Amino acid sequence: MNWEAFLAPYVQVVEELKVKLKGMRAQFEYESQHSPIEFVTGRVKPVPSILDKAYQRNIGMEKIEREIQDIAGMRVVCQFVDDIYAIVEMLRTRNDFTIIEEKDYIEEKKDSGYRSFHLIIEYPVETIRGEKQVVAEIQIRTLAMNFWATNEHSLNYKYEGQIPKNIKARLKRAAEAAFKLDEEMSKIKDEVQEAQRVFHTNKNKPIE
Ligand code: 0O2
Ligand code: 0O2
Repeated sequence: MNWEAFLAPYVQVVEELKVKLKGMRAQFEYESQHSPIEFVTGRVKPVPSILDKAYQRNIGMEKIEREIQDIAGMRVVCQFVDDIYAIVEMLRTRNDFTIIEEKDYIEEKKDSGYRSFHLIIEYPVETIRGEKQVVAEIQIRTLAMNFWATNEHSLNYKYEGQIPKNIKARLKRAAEAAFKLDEEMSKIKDEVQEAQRVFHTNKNKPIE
């Protein structure tokens, strides 16, 4: 398997989507509006992780492209839960890619306690042999959800997917606490945004 050649279109997709999603953030800033996007990251799944996932799910090499949907992975992190749905709505209206699946793990959290909104998209990239539809995943989550997921991911890695029961229970409680934080912040969202607008305006004032 020539991994470099196989992954090239995915690298292209991640780079293009980074530009586009960061561009949305910049546009909100130019217009001095609250940006529903706090930050954007993207990565191409490392080859050992692709192989692990294929092995664990019994996916043959010929099916990797279709069945491993997060080889190209984008992450959009927001301040508030409402921002997530605002971004989803904006992405639904775009015509530079097609959404093939939506997974709302906020309404229906995963057993682990994981919350996020996932979009699986088909993104056309131009290659020297013409257009190629590449499957990519966009995860949209709040800062609190991201904090939880990052820590849980580290523990999963440490325990090779077998997190001890007592730690799992703690993680579930932590997930609920993170969600409570999101709910509380939503209630004072207008206050926070007003403060951020004032701060942003002052920051951009020319020094006299
Ligand atoms: P800025 O405006 O300087 O913060 P890149 O290729 O570097 O553009 P990549 O490879 O996705 O993008 O980089 P990375 O390191 O994964 O992080 C992407 C952006 O997210 C970086 O900003 C980080 O500063 C930002 N980031 C990561 N974690 C956090 C976080 O917890 N809070 C906040 N606010 N930002 C975070 P940029 O793109 O360099 O731009
Ligand atoms: P990585 O790169 O290590 O993050 P499905 O067949 O739909 O059940 P699938 O195809 O894996 O499962 O899709 P899913 O579960 O919708 O989303 C996959 C990605 O979401 C994962 O990628 C994680 O990034 C994230 N995710 C899903 N569940 C959890 C969770 O319980 N904890 C954390 N921290 N992240 C989660 P990978 O493959 O794990 O790769």
